[in-house]
Amino acid sequence: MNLGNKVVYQIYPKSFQDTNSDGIGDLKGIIKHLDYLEELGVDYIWITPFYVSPQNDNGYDIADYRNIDPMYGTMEDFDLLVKEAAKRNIYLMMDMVFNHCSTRHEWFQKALKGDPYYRDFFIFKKGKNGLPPTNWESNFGGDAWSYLPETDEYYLHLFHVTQADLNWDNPNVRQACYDIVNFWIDKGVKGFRFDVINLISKTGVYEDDLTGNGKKYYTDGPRIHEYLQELNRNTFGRYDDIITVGEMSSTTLENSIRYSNPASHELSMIFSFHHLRIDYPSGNKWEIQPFRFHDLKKNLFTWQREMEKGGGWNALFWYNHDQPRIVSRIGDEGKYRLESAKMLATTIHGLKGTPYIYQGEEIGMTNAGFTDISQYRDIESLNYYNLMRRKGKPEEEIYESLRRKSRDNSRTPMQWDDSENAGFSDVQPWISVIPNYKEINTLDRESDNSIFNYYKELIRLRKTVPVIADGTFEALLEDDDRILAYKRTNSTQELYVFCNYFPEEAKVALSIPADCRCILSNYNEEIQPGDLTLRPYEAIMFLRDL
Ligand code: ISL
Ligand code: CA
Repeated sequence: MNLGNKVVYQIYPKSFQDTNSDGIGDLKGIIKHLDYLEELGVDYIWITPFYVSPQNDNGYDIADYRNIDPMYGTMEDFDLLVKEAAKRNIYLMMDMVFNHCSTRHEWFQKALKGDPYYRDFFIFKKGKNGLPPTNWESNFGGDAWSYLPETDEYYLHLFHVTQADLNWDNPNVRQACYDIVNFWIDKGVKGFRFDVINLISKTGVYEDDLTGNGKKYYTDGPRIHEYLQELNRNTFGRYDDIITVGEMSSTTLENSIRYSNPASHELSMIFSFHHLRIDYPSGNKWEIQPFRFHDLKKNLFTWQREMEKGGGWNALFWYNHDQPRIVSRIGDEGKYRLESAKMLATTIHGLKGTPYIYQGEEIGMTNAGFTDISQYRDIESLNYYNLMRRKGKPEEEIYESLRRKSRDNSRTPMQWDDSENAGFSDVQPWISVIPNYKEINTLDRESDNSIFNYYKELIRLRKTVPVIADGTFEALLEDDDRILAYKRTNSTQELYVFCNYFPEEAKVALSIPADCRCILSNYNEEIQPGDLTLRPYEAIMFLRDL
């Protein structure tokens, strides 16, 4: 399959479209907007978890992997969604959360009752002198272990206390997961996104991490490649029309290549997050630091170059449901919202890999702008608030971090139109709508100049200009302080991409061949390839036939 000309659209169902007036998005709401997605031109929709779940982590805490949470609809709705999407050449990518399951899942419930078969599904350990087995921290803050007085033991949870880690070294756990994947393949699903999948192989060493938070004892663990190959062999590897993407938390380049090189028979591609560490180099996401442009270029370019060299494949993205909106983060959500949103889109959509668009990105949605803790819903944000309050951090500083970094920034309702609640729901939504929906909404696509139409054009170009799908990558102007630029080449074409990341003008210190023609400009102009000076947040793509 040619991964280079596919585009994936990510849907956070809870915030996409409500159709039964409970303030929560649902599967029928996705069906309602399939025409919209077809108009945009995407090939796959990745929908974040909508299985039965107590919703402590908005569905990433799964209690039943084979049923739809009634809040989202029914299996009939799901079947209809698959069918209606396929009519529009759109296929479903399901989110598989196999590092952990909800403590409400029957596996964990049986384990708690002492059933030995299910006890071995999880990681139970004795404490040490009244303390947890190790000093590891949960990714959401606090201990990674929770105590069970009944048996005087702890269980491991790398995320929330209600998300118990599964023991992948147990073949029964692996088989149970493969059966789930096959269940959804039989229902017509054509893609899988595997949540934090590079954390499933623990080293088996349970000791204090004296230099970190425990990550080194479970990231890219000793049997990870073996497990991914086995997963591939037993499930999607039997078909040639299924795509897969692994979310690779803190992975290395070397592993990224192995995970996604077709010769390893693991996954089609991976999400790595290094290019998003650009405003928290320390690794503590709550820290507020200026955006480091050179770090962004360095990380993006290194991954482009090295993945190409090693035969790996990148999933290209600016953000998802865990990250703030990119236009607020490194663009300009005010005066240059249109220009900067399009410029950022140009960077991603010209690169080598498979682009992902997160709902609302295609209309330039901004961060939430919440001002009170009562507006936040995300478990990680609430944890952070409570922990920092206890530590005595000034409230203003906590709020500033949340305002910039909270995962709720990208989880507010999709802004469909300028009617009440942005057309998302006719009742008060589960999380507040951003008041700017009156100006920022999908009705903008009636204007040629809209961000939506620009995304649509980027997708169309990827499907019609072969060099975008298959060209090699070469960085340009690497030391430039304002411009991100690169060149893509195949046997018949050359593509040049120039993006100015700043509100000041930037002179392009490079001349490109005179027979280049401009195929895209975020200032809507036919730009000539001569001496170039980029205007604020200007982006241009030039094409040359060889
Ligand atoms: O959100 C993060 C930090 O703010 C990330 O570190 C995130 O925890 C990490 O990318 C893993 O995310 C995935 O697994 C989590 C879930 O909460 C996220 O929504 C999901 O994308 C646990 O299942
Ligand atoms: Ca609903």
